[in-house]
Formats: sequence, C-alpha cells, structure tokens
Amino acid sequence: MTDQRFQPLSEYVEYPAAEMSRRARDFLAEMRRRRTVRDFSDRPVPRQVIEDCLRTAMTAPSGANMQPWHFAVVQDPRIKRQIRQAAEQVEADFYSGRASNEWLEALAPLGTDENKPFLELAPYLIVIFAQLHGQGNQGQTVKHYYVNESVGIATGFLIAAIHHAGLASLTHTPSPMRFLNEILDRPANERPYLLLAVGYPDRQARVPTISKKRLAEVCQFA
Ligand code: IYR
Repeated sequence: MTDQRFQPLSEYVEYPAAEMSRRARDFLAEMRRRRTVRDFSDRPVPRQVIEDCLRTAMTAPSGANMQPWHFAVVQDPRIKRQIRQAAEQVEADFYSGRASNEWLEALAPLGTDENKPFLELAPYLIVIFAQLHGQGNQGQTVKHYYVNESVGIATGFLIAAIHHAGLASLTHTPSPMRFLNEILDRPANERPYLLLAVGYPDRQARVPTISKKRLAEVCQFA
C-alpha cells in the first residue's frame, strides 16, 4: 500500500550548472529593476493579469498549509475613494503627531506625506488580510500557524509576480488600518496586513534616489 498522503515530486526541474547560474543572474537582474512606485497612471489593467498574480501569491508556503490569507481586490471608484479618505485621516494623525521625529526623519528620503492620491488613481488596490484563525464548515475555529510569516511570504510572491508581469506596485500600510475591515466587510478574525496599489506607473513617475545594501553587509556564510 502506498501512502496516499504523498506523491512523486514530478514538477521539479533541475538545470545544468551553467543554466542554473544564468537563471539566478537573470532573475536577480529582473528583481533589481523593481521599484516601489507612488505615481500611478489610471490606465486599465487586465483583470486576468491580477488574478494570475494572486494565483502566484497563493502558491506560497504557509504554516501547516493553512493558507491564512484573503485578498480583497478593489476596482470600484467609490470604494477606492472611501479607502483614500479613511487612510488620509489616519495618515494625517501620523504625520502631524503620532510619528516620532526619528521616524519622520527616516521617511524623509522617501518624500511621503499624508496625501495618498494613488489610492484613487491606481486601477487596483489589493488589500491583503491575515486570517488569525480559520473557520471550519460548522463554524468552528481552526487554528492557523505562523500567520505573519505565511502572509509575508505570499505578499512577497505577489509583489514579485506583479513586477514580473510588467506592472508597478506600492506597499502601503496606513496605521491603524482596521478601518479596512469595515469598508471591505471582512470578519473580525481577519487583520489587514498590507495594502498594495497596482497599476502602470505614470509616465512622469519619479522614485527616490536610494540604494540597497551590499551582500556582505547583510549576509555571512559559516
Ligand atoms: N504609513 C505611512 C508612513 C510610512 C511608513 C513607512 I516605515 C514607510 O516605509 C513609508 C510610509 C505612509 O504610508 O505614508
């Protein structure tokens, strides 16, 4: 009797060493071109592309394979306006008092402020919710494990997929962001994790002059 819980690893592909090196380099080059964009065009984006990027996010590993995420995708201009208004309200508090001077100084190179026009301009807003626990068929609570890690990995996959498709995204974390539960009608066991604005960059888009650390600064081989 074979153990039905397992099946052969049939989709794994091994590449010859030279090809492996090239693939690693090529992917690095592609990911290095990714920039967080704050200036969006309102040009429409095919829904199928967004759906496929979400399907990529859904391939992420997760604690006990519980897949503790929910993606609320917003296109409706009225809902986008509601989100913008609520976000700008909490952000105004943040920039005019709640944030420490140290925090504001750290943000200065990014040029952010409480105005969030991208929340209406970008054709898609994807609000990622983390499910603190699940719900069984009979309404019983199902435990979720490593929720933050799992949702973080899925979000990373999503950002990479969006970039790979040739679109830009912006990770936005209005704080506090519980207002998103109300606007998007999500249950109390779901916590807003991150909001991604997605679309084409505006032709005039500009990005901060910042750089990434070098490998030696962030890595050790033992
Ligand atoms: N949530 C605010 C502030 C902000 C905080 C960090 I840390 C950033 O990297 C960027 C912004 C905002 O979205 O403006």
